[in-house]
Amino acid sequence: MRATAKAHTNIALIKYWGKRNEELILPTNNSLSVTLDGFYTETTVHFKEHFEQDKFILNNETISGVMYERVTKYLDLFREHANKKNLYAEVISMNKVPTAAGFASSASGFAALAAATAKALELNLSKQDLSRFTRQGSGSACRSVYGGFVEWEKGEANDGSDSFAIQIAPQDHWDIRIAAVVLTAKEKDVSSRVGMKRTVDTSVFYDGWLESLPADLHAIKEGIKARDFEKVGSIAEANCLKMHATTLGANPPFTYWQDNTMTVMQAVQELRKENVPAYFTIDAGPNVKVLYLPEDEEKVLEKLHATEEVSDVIVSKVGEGISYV
Ligand code: FM0
Repeated sequence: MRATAKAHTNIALIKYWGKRNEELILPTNNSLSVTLDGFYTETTVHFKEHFEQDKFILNNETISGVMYERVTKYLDLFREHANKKNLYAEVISMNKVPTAAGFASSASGFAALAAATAKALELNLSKQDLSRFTRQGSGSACRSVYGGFVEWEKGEANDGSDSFAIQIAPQDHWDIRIAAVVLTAKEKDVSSRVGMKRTVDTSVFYDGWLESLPADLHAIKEGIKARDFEKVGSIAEANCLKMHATTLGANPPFTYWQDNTMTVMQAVQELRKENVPAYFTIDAGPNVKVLYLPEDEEKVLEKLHATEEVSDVIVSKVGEGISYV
């Protein structure tokens, strides 16, 4: 009753930003991401007959408190499904997501945890079922079940049965690069969970965001299929700006940007003026991710490293989905 799984993190090109059901983690909109090869979590789940409670070890540290509760509550979903209510596990997780890189590790974390747990319990889940389970740990994690380019179908059903990720194009479809630009952090974050809820509940811009999404999704999928980098990059950048605009219309208003976030955004726009196709996207934090093509790597990295307050740049290729170790 033991299994090890590895999952990569992903970055959304069309953002998931809002839930219609918080308990089941059902989103208000479809989102689309690319899985990254540079950042992953490897997790071993070992169910032991004599255990009286779960144990969670992350990066060699025993975890208690809120993070432990979230994991053990998540394992309950699997226990219920397997009809093994009193079976507890030791969970050992290693995050190869440089915490400073501004990538939330929850996507790779919950995807690896779901896969290892299902395998340890011999549940024989399809990838679709696995994606549904993963979604209930953290929404964006359901996209990390697959490699390459992935869409999370929001679904319509109240029970979440039709809300899961599907692969749009495999890892080897298109070699694009993603640079994570690490900035000197200045302020404390509003978590994505809290930020998206406040936005859904109060933002005067939220309806406009939702209305704009079907067209973005349709066009970006065409662009990915045709490997049209400027189309994909410009849609992703605009989608990111719209998502962040919704936070300014919330009550109380907030933003994830710092002054150095804008400095990097401007550096990327300058690259385009210099005829280097590069585009940015930003999640619920100040750090910026830059999309570019392999042939432009030197110019992009040179520009980013020369930008003030950039403390590190970590390059990633398109990554694979869940694997078992
Ligand atoms: O990844 O409340 O998955 O589509 O990263 O755990 O379901 O941490 F920019 C924000 C991720 C949101 C966009 O939210 O939330 C994206 C975001 P949970 P997540």
